[in-house]
Order: sequence, then C-alpha cells, then structure tokens
Amino acid sequence: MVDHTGPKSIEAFTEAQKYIPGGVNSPARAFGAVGGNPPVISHGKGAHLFDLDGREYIDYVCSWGPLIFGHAHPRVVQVVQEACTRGTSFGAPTLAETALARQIVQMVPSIEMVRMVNSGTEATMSAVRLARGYTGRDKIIKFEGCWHGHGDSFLIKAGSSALTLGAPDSPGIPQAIAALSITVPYNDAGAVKQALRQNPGQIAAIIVEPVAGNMGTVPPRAGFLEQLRQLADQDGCVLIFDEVITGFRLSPGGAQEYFGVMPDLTCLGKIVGGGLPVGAYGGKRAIMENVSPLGKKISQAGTLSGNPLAMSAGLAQLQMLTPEVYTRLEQLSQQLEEGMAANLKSLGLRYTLNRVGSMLCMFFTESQVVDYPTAISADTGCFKRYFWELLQRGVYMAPSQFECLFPSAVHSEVDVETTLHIHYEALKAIH
Ligand code: KE4
Repeated sequence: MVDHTGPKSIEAFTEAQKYIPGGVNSPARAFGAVGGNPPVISHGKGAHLFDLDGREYIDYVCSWGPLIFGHAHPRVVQVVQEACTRGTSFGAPTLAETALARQIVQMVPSIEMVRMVNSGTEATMSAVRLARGYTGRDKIIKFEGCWHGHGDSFLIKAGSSALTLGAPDSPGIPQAIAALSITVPYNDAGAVKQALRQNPGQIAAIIVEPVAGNMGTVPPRAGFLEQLRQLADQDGCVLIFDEVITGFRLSPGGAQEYFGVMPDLTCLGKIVGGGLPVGAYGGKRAIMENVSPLGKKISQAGTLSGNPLAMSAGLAQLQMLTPEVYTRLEQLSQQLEEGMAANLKSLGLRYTLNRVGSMLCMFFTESQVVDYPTAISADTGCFKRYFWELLQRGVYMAPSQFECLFPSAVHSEVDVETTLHIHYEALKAIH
C-alpha cells in the first residue's frame, strides 16, 4: 500500500503524535485499520473536504454522521456566530436549551422529556444509569457488533458462550462491571429471551442500535425490534434505542418512527448537535422524572451540557429537516446503492451491499451480512486496498470496513456520479 497522503499532512500528523496519543482525539481517526497517515483537514465546504496539501475529497464520513447538511452550512454558521456574540457559556438556564429540547420532543415520537449532555457516550452511559436506578436492577443486555461509545458497561465482549456474562473488551474495565453486561448476537431475539429467562428480574435494560451502524450497516430483521419491545414489556426492563446514528437520519423521528417501534428511552448524538458536541437522552416522562434533581435523583451533570452555541447549531440543523430533505437523501442514497451494484455486476463481483435510508455499506464478502459474525467475514485486506484507491482519487470514506457511508442532503448529482466512477475504478484497480 503506497501512502498517498501529502507531505504537509504527514508533517502535521507527525507533530500531533508528539502531544496526543496516536495523534488523534478518537482512535477511529488514526487509520489503524488501513495503515498510512490520515490527511490532516484544513477546511470543509458542503459535501467536500480539503486537506493541508490542497487535496479535495467528496466526503462520506461527514464527521461520522453529524453533518447531514454538510460542512459550514451558512445557516448553522450564522446562528453559531450570533450566539458567540452573546457569550459562549453560562452554566445557567437559557432559552436555547429549552428550544432544542422542545424541538426534540416534537420530532421524536417516544420522547416526552429530554436531558442534554455533550456526546453520544454520555447519553448512553446516562440512559443505562437511569434504567438501573429506575428499575433497581443491575444487569444490561447489549448486542455483539453494536457500539454505544466508551462507557465501561459497553466495552464488554460476549462471554465464552453468547449468554454467559461478559468479559472486558478493554484494559481498565473491572470484571465486576463486565459481569453485569450480557452480550447476545444482533438480530437474535431468541437469545434475548433466553438471557431474560436466565436472569429473572435482574435486567435493567436492553440497549440496541435499531439499525446497526458500527459493524457496517446491518438492518434489523423483520420483527426483531417488535420482539424486543414485547420481551421488554413482559420482563419489565427498559428498552433503550441508541439512535446516535439513526436519530434524525432515517426520518425526522429516527428509526423508531421509520420502523414504528417505540423504546422507553432514546439516546441521541451527532445530528442533534449540528456538528458541535451534543448528546441527549430522553423518553417516557415517568422514567425521566427520576433524573436528578427530580424523583429518585438519579445523577447526571455537566458543565457544558446545554451549551448555547451547541444548542443553536443543533436547533438550526433540526429545523432544516423538512420532508423534502428526506426525499432527497433517499434519492441520493438509492442512486449510490444502485450505481455501486451496477459496478459490481459489470466487474463480475458479488460483494454485499446493505442500505437503510442514508446509511449504506459495501462489505467485501459474498455472504448476507445480518450480524457481527457475517460482518467480520468481510476481507479487510481487500477493503484496505479499496480505501486507498478511493482516497487517492478523491473519495473520503471512513477508514474501516465496519462503518457506514453517510451521504448528506448537500451531495450533488455530480458528486454521486463522480463517486460511482471512482468506485468502479477503485474496484478494478484491486482485482
Ligand atoms: P460519541 O461519544 O462518539 O459522540 O457517541 C458514541 C456513539 C454511541 N452510539 C452509537 C450508535 C455511535 O455510533 C457512537 C459513535 N460512533 C462512532 C463511529 N461510528 C464515532 C466515531 C468515533 O468514535 O470517533
């Protein structure tokens, strides 16, 4: 693999590594899975990114999902600039946080009350603590291949058999905490039923990505989400939808509106912040009214939670999400999927393409990808070569086989046509 990254990026990344572990503030950006040096970005505009060496890319990472209207959208820039002039943070109530909370409650069908935090990780950590405090139970059920951020309870891999209690998936996670997380296969409601039966009255919550976006794109099987709803009702545990990716992306009301299945709690991030640091968790009033300072006073706090700049960016972005935007997103995403399928066919390749709305992923495997084992059957060596062929031709996607492509509402027809041409050339170059 030849490292095509320009000299200014390499110099800057080398400097970054002197002060920041791995030169990055999140390991996903370190290019570990694809090798080489990441381009260091100078700026973005619309659907395009520009690196320090002046190279231009069509961007399908879009900051890992938040930028559904692309980079530096004029409306978002304007409201943040205006908010800045009134002060950047107060640590006191402001109209901006009520406005965003109201917008979320109006858009996300199951959310009656919502609390702002600063990241998706904070949202999922807080939602699990709330479920534990509300039910008085300690264990959680999560799914193999789903990512809920870096909270201790989530960095747990499936035990020896899928139903045994978890083992830490990172140093620094005490076994005592790992033992409280049960990891089962995605799309396997039977395994959930068995785990609930083996832990009667002990499960506080089932937490799931309603469409998995962290093992590539993996849709829920027909009926899977409905079965989780039934099982949670029968058991009395809390059903948490981690909609950090799917929220506001699949529809104004996220996956829960798209599939018509209502969780008890929802975790949000990414799009809700308009590119600034925002997470949120919300749901049934009866549950949320136990978040400190109310009811059982279940703790969650944060100096910059509800920050007025972030609130203004998030509100501006959500208010632009009209039905026409989703029509356009669907058109662009369908065009991408169909074009990629046509390229595969003309090259005699049979790789798997999964798509739900504007979340899509091409897996370097011919198997159907329905869960973690089938996702990791993909040839990551092939992906690595494909990734660099795309990047050097000007298409910027996540440096991992196990992420999604995120088209935005501002990708143009020309962007899509150019992408499909480059997709064809990249596949041809590696076969
Ligand atoms: P953050 O703490 O990164 O804002 O959100 C954590 C999180 C929670 N839930 C889901 C479904 C998520 O996808 C994420 C974060 N996603 C990753 C990659 N898909 C962000 C990239 C990164 O970690 O840098």
